[in-house]
Formats: sequence, C-alpha cells, structure tokens
Amino acid sequence: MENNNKQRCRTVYAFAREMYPKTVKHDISYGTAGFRTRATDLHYVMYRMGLLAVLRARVKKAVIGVMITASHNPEPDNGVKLVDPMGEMLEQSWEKWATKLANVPDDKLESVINELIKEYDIQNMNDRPEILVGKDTRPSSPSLAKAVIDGVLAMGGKPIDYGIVTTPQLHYFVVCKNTNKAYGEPTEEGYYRKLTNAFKKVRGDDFNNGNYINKVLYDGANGVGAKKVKFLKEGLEGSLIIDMYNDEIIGSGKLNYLCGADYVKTNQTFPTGLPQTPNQRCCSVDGDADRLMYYYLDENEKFHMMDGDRIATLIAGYLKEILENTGLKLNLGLVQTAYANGASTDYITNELKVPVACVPTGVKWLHHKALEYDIGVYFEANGHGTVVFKDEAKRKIKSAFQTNNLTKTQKDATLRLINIIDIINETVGDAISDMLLVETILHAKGWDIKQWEEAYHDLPNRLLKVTVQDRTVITTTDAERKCVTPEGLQDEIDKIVSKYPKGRSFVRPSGTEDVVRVYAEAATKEDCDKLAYEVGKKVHELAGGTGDAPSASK
Ligand code: G16
Repeated sequence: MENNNKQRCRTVYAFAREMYPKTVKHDISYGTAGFRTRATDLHYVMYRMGLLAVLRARVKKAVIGVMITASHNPEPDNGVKLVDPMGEMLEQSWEKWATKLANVPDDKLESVINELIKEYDIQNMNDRPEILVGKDTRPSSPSLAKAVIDGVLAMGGKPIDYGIVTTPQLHYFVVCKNTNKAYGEPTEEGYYRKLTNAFKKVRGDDFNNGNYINKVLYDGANGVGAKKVKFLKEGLEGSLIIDMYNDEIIGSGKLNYLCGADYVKTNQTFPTGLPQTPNQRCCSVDGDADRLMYYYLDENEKFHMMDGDRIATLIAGYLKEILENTGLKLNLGLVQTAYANGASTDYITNELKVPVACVPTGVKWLHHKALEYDIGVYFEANGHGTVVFKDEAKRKIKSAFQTNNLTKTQKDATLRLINIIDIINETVGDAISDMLLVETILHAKGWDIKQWEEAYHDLPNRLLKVTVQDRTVITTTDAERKCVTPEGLQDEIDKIVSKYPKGRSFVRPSGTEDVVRVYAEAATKEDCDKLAYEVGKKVHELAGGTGDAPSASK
C-alpha cells in the first residue's frame, strides 16, 4: 500500500512540474463559487483540482463533479468548482484545502497532499473513483478540462467527460450517479426527459390558459444555455414555444456581452438581440445557465424586471396554495440574501405568511438553510435558486397519493405536487428547470407577466462595483448586512442611509470578481441612486479605492 502511494505521488508531482507548473505568484482563494480568474492563469489550478476531486471522492466514497466555468464573468475569464456527492457545493472545510493546494509552490505540492491524506486517513490509493467533468462554452474550457482530467488520471481516478453542459446539469448527473439513478438517469437525455415529461403532464392538453400564452422569448447569453435549450424544445413538443435569441456559441466573444441574466439584472435593462415586442414575456439565463431573469417592455418601452425575488415569491405563493389543497401538514420556508428587495421580504412575511430566513451570498448557504424546511424555496435576487424537498416530505406526498381517502381536490393537488417535484432540479439552482416551473405556475394561474408583477411593488434598487487595492479589507457580519472592517465604514454607511426614506445599503467583497459590491435601495429612484453613489464613494475613500471613485456622471 505504502509503495503504491509513493509511486502514485511520484507521477502526480512529475506531471505537475512538467505539464502544469505553477505560473502565478499571487494567491487565489476558493470563493463564492470556486476559483475564478483569467483563463490563462488557471491550468495548474485545474490540474490540482483534478487531484483534489479524486481525494475528496476517496474520502466520501462517492462520485464527485468538477465544473469548468466562469458563469456570468466575461469570456476571457474561467473558473472551476467542485460538486459534492448530493449536488451541494464543496463542503466548506474542504475549501481551505482547495485554496491551499492551488497556492502551494510546485516543490511543496507533495507535502500538502501528504498532509491531506494523513488528515483524512486515506488508506486506499488504488481505487478508481469516478469524477464527472463538465465545461461551459468558453474557448479556454477544453484545455482547462484536459488539465482537470490529467489531474484525475494522475491521482488514479476515472474521469468521465460530459463535455459542454450547464452547471446544473453536472450537479444533476452527480446526484443521479450517487443515488444509483433513483434521482434520474445520469445522461443529458435523462435530464431532458425527466423535466419535459413532468412539465407536459402538469400542463395537460390546453397549452394556453386565461391571459397566459405559451410563448417566451429566450436570451441564451451566447452560451451553453442557448445550446441546451435546443434539445429541451424537442422534448416540449410545442407545449411551450421558446423563441431563442443570442445563441452564438463558441468563440464569438459575445458570451454574456450586453445580454444574459447578470447583464439584465445589474443594468436593469433590456438585453441586446431580442425583438422589443410590448408586453411580451422574455427571459435571460447566464453563461452557465444557473441563473434566470424574466422581464418585459411595456407599451411605453418602459423596462420591467421579474428577478429572483419575484420568482421566489411566485413559487412560494403557489406551493403554499397547492399544499393547502392537499391537506398535508408540511412546513414551507423561503431563504433570501441581503440583496433581496425589502418589498419582497415584506410581501413574503405579511401577505404570503411564509417564514423567511436571510443568509450570506452564495448558493451553498441558501441551499443548506432551505434544507431545514420540509419544502424550502431559496433564491438570490440575481436569479439563482431552486426548491428542495426533504426526503421524508416526498415520501409523505407520495404515500398520501396512494391512499383512498382523499377528496378530488386533495388528490388533484397531490398529483400536481408530485409532478412539480420532477420539474424542479433540486440539486442546485437551474435556469432551465426554473423557467419551466415559472411557466407552469403562470399557466396554472392564467396570468400574463403584468399580473405576475402586480403582487407587490419593488423598492428602487441599485448595484455598484467599486475597485479597491485589496477587497479582503472589507469584512462583514449579520448575513453581510453589516460591515465590520475597515473600522468606521459601517458608521458612515448608517449616517448616509438615515437621510433616505426606506433607505437600506450594504457592502461586501465579491467572491467571483475583483471588486467590492454596493447594494442600495430607497423609496424613490433618485434617492436610491444618490444613496448608492454616496456609499460607493465612502467605500472608495475608506477601503483603499483605486481609479476614479464611483460617480453618477460615469
Ligand atoms: C455565483 C454564486 C452565486 C453568487 C454569485 C455572485 O454565481 O453561485 O451564489 O450570488 O456568484 O457572487 P459574488 O457577489 O460573490 O461575486 P454564478 O452564477 O456566477 O456562479
């Protein structure tokens, strides 16, 4: 055993030195969604993440996923995130190993790997755990995927290359494999079949209903979300008409450019490439299709956005209604982050009367919190989210359907719920499955997009990015709603906020871009903009800003 380990390690280090030497001096850290930086700086990181994935799989005795994507970032960036056995983001205690492994010099790689092997007492270095590898459409992704695969092979794992897939598809495959297909077939066909079959069952033969018309304009962000919807459309068999735009895929340089969910949300504007038909329901996904944003232009060309908060409230409200009809006693909760619009939180608490929790940014936090409820809905305002059901809750729903003592209303609602569970990709936020769920709910209610919007009125809000020398000087607490350092910054923010009716603002370092993010909301658009710029300037002043301070004139 000892000899085998030594031999394996020699291959690992020889490969590291010769093929994937560490080329970057500065440290990087495993952030909100893994490592993300310029693609040219990532080959050695990818190789090392291939090594780490195998060690993680040996410890967990399960299949692990590695996704190569920089999601909403510009096309020249890339990134990597590891997917844990039940589709969760990599466990936090392993993020520090990922960071350590990525930053250690080549000649110390051996000692870090030995340290990890010792800490987790990994005895058998001869088994060949499967590592599922997926990538987005970035031109840099194939060579980075090769580096991951080389790392997996060097460490003795068995790479399974899924090629170009969405991030949520890869999460889905990992869960299918680790549940011996109980969650579904670990193939793309299996994924489309599960989603579209459930969608068609719920929709029935009447594709339209009331004010709902079964057509949506879809912005594929010139990425994998465009490529994959083509297959989905076949499975939908006309039950939903998806008119696709922004589907130039590999190497066009247009990934996320003036389009995609992040562009729409951040700029609160209509993307390029879509026809501007008044009151037409439109949606955008991001570069790896895990975020979704709905929107429309009204008769006066005014832009209206239905972001993650609206999607969450639509879903939570509908699930609450169905649950009441089933007569089942299951608790339903909703999880948001500090970015959630204050009006949405009021609506959820006071109108829907669904308990709501606030956690820090990052799906890993939301997902875990949502698992505390029988049915947990979680969404970030940026459109990233899903619904999770406890296994026990799913068992209850299924066994209720088998009993003979349900009324017709209860039986219909229970069947509907069973099918809705299959439309949802519970493993992680999935723009494609979320779109099918939104369309299902709007169809059931007979609503057009304006009726959906009527539920509550968003407070005007604004996102800004501030560049600073070192964004880690900003630390936060209270689910990122309060800033701890630099000293004095929070007091200044409090003073500024107090000038604006319904004002709220917070700042936090991004985990995916080298910037500090500023969020602001207030009673009027004018106040909201002023608030955002005042806070942005303070960050620039007190947190080592570089370049020009934020200003409304730019
Ligand atoms: C990732 C995370 C999200 C997070 C977003 C922005 O999204 O998965 O949970 O909200 O980054 O994070 P930050 O503000 O820290 O940059 P994606 O879609 O880019 O993978």
